Amino acid sequence: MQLNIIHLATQVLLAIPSSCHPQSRDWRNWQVDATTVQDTYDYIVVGGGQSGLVVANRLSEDANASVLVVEYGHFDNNPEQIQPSSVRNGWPPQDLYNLSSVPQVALLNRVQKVYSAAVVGGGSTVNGMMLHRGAADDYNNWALLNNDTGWSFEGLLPYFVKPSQALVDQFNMTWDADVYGQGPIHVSFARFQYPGLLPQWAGMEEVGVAPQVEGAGGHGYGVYWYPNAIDDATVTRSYAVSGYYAPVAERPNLSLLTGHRVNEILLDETFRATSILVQPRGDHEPTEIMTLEARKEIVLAAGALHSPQILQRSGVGPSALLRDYGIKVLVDLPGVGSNLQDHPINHLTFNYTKNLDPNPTDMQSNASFIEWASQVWEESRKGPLSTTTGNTAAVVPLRQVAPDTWDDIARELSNQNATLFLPQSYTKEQIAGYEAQRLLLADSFSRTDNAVVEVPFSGASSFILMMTKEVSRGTVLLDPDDWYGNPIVDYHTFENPVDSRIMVESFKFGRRWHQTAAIIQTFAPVEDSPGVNITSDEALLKFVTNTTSSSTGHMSGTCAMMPRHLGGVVGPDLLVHGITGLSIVDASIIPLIPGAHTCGTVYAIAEKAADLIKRRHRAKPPSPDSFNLPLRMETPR
Ligand SMILES: Cc1cc2nc3c(=O)[nH]c(=O)nc-3n(C[C@H](O)[C@H](O)[C@H](O)COP(=O)(O)OP(=O)(O)OC[C@H]3O[C@@H](n4cnc5c(N)ncnc54)[C@H](O)[C@@H]3O)c2cc1C
Ligand SMILES: *[C@@H]1O[C@H](CO)[C@@H](O)[C@H](O)[C@H]1NC(C)=O
Ligand SMILES: *[C@@H]1O[C@H](CO)[C@@H](O)[C@H](O)[C@H]1NC(C)=O
Ligand SMILES: *[C@@H]1O[C@H](CO)[C@@H](O)[C@H](O)[C@H]1NC(C)=O
Ligand SMILES: *[C@@H]1O[C@H](CO)[C@@H](O)[C@H](O)[C@H]1NC(C)=O
Ligand SMILES: *[C@@H]1O[C@H](CO)[C@@H](O)[C@H](O)[C@H]1NC(C)=O
Ligand SMILES: *[C@@H]1O[C@H](CO)[C@@H](O)[C@H](O)[C@H]1NC(C)=O
Ligand SMILES: *[C@@H]1O[C@H](CO)[C@@H](O)[C@H](O)[C@H]1NC(C)=O
Ligand SMILES: *[C@@H]1O[C@H](CO)[C@@H](O)[C@H](O)[C@H]1NC(C)=O
Ligand SMILES: *[C@@H]1O[C@H](CO)[C@@H](O)[C@H](O)[C@H]1NC(C)=O
Ligand SMILES: CC(=O)N[C@H]1CO[C@H](CO)[C@@H](O)[C@@H]1O
Repeated sequence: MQLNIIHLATQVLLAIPSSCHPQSRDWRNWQVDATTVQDTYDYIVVGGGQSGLVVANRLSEDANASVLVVEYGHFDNNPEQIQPSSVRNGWPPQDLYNLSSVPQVALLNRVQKVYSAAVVGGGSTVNGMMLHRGAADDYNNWALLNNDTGWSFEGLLPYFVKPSQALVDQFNMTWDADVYGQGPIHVSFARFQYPGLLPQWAGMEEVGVAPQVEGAGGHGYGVYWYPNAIDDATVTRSYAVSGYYAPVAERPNLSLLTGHRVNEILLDETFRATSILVQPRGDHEPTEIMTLEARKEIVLAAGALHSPQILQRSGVGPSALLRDYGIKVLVDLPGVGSNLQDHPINHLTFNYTKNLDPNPTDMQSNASFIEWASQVWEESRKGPLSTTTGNTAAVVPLRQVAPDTWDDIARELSNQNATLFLPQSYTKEQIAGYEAQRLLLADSFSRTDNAVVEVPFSGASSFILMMTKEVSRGTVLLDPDDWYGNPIVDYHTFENPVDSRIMVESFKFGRRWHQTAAIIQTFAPVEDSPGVNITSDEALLKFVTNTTSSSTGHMSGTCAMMPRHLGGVVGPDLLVHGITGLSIVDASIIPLIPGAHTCGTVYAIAEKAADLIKRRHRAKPPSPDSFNLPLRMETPR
């Protein structure tokens, strides 16, 4: 019912732009503040980011359950933030935490940016709106690590809107409607594409990358069309605020408290999570602390940067570290804050000395084209300004990235003593967990239906090379001098040499792609960076060490869903090991990062989490109305 209402609301948006859009609503009517927040709720969701809003929406579908969401950030009501162009304007600093990693020893001690949202809607409010999924094999590995087929690829399905037929024909767009549903997040293809993507696609096929009709149906490898999280009716960002919060903000049993930080979670003597300590954002030291109680469950959705930090402050984490910090250890869980994975990224840039008309450089330097672009955008919300970063990508298996050496690389990963490359803090259990992951990754490396590097393209001459399966592992640990400030992030990027080796091979792959007939004939490319003089593996290794970035903003894995004896933090029920009444539902539970930008996967995790939570708190005994067979009295035992 709610979904139909938001659908209608967005249909009329073109005519009445300012009245019903999320960005123009005054949320204060439905928010609570420090004076109106109640002491007790059935559910408390910690973090009103992407996953937190999904879970809050689903849990408050039960009008008999009260739900409180506590979010550190505020609403971003800037209308620009929901336009496709927000992606090209850079990430909005006012919506992000401001921190950097420690110097990365395997990256010439370069400090790396940490991207993490601090705003209602979280990452979905700030991100690049690329919405796709990893290969089925990625998720099947989660199921194997947890011995639970419930976490295989089956059942993780978001949503889709059909693009215009003219573009479909011109660009041979393909998708499989069966792998999308009718949910609250709209995804669509941009209403404008540059013709240069066609020879780039042809070049991918020439260099051996198999085309896929659809990536999201488990075929997240090969070259394929991927949609954006954009509502085609309004050509605006479709995100957790518009999809999951706006339609239900008025529910009397759903409360949102923004601008507040959750400091700790309190456990009782039976290790049941009972309450949270909360204070207004801003003050570093704990002041004006409120204690808010949850009757049924506390749901941690503070993201991969902060969920481990909150647990560590609460005495749940690696005991050696907590003792060092003078924190009373309540539950020894060494994996809290370990297993950090992201997608390391680098750039390959060419000068296309020939080009098709139009091409993306026209948007930088062709005055008449720029004028035309703003005109069609104003008139019909079409044209180049309706695009984000494109809709086509190659997600390339190691066999195609490195045809001559892929088996040697897979063997190096299988045969190495990987412990040498792990953070020194890793315990026996964590090493066992990593070994289980390593077996699965070595298998994924040798498969044709899983990938190691993503290369999005859209007709432009500069490309990101995004590594989808780093084998190094990082950490997120409480700052001993500032528990309530930013945590200390160490990606440990490239500390396992298999990673830098794959990045080097990715550059060689990008060059081979640019030596295909399709690309040479159309673009006559000359390499700008790394540059034609950097050719040997040694020179490329030096280059990638000096230029790779640790993060694409896809921080994952820091409270991994794995068994406790493998250093995991939550089980397949998403409950924290050793504690009752406390679950985690955000990107931190991802055991192995999938080969896709993480937004789509986070929606699926959060939807599944809401189901699991609802199921375990279903009123007992079930109401007789839910049976359509005659009741039968059991003999009491
Ligand atoms: C800059 C950027 C660009 C990205 N681009 C893409 C993309 O194009 N495509 C894609 O698929 N993915 C992208 N991602 C990744 C994707 O958006 C994230 O993986 C996803 O949104 C994470 O969701 P989450 O619920 O785990 O965490 P978040 O959405 O980050 O939510 C966590 C929330 O918890 C709040 N919080 C933290 N600590 C506390 C506390 N102590 N008390 C109260 N609240 C707290 C935070 O303020 C935040 O709002 C991007 C991410 C970033 C940061
Ligand atoms: C609603 O909650 C109350 C108190 O928790 C309970 O007694 C009642 O049975 C619930 N009603 C429904 C319809 O679940
Ligand atoms: C990060 O810095 C920006 C200013 O550049 C500020 O607006 C924002 O509030 C800061 N983020 C946090 C979480 O403090
Ligand atoms: C995996 O799950 C099955 C079915 O739940 C169970 O029988 C089996 O013992 C489990 N195996 C392991 C290794 O935990
Ligand atoms: C369109 O794509 C499909 C699937 O990749 C392919 O089989 C077909 O040959 C393509 N057609 C054109 C005209 O490029
Ligand atoms: C690209 O190459 C052309 C032709 O060689 C040259 O004129 C132009 O300056 C180059 N552009 C850049 C940005 O290097
Ligand atoms: C500018 O764009 C127009 C419209 O696409 C095109 O006809 C023209 O050739 C372009 N000019 C240059 C200098 O590329
Ligand atoms: C691997 O390295 C670790 C750490 O140096 C060492 O303790 C272990 O014995 C090594 N294992 C093997 C099989 O060599
Ligand atoms: C590459 O090296 C050659 C010879 O050493 C030199 O002449 C040329 O300028 C270099 N080119 C670039 C782009 O650095
Ligand atoms: C690293 O790159 C910078 C430019 O980005 C350059 O100035 C520096 O010389 C490079 N260092 C090494 C060791 O290659
Ligand atoms: C527990 C709680 O707050 N329940 C409220 C949820 O919303 C309904 C109306 O939709 C109210 O009747 C309940 O009191």
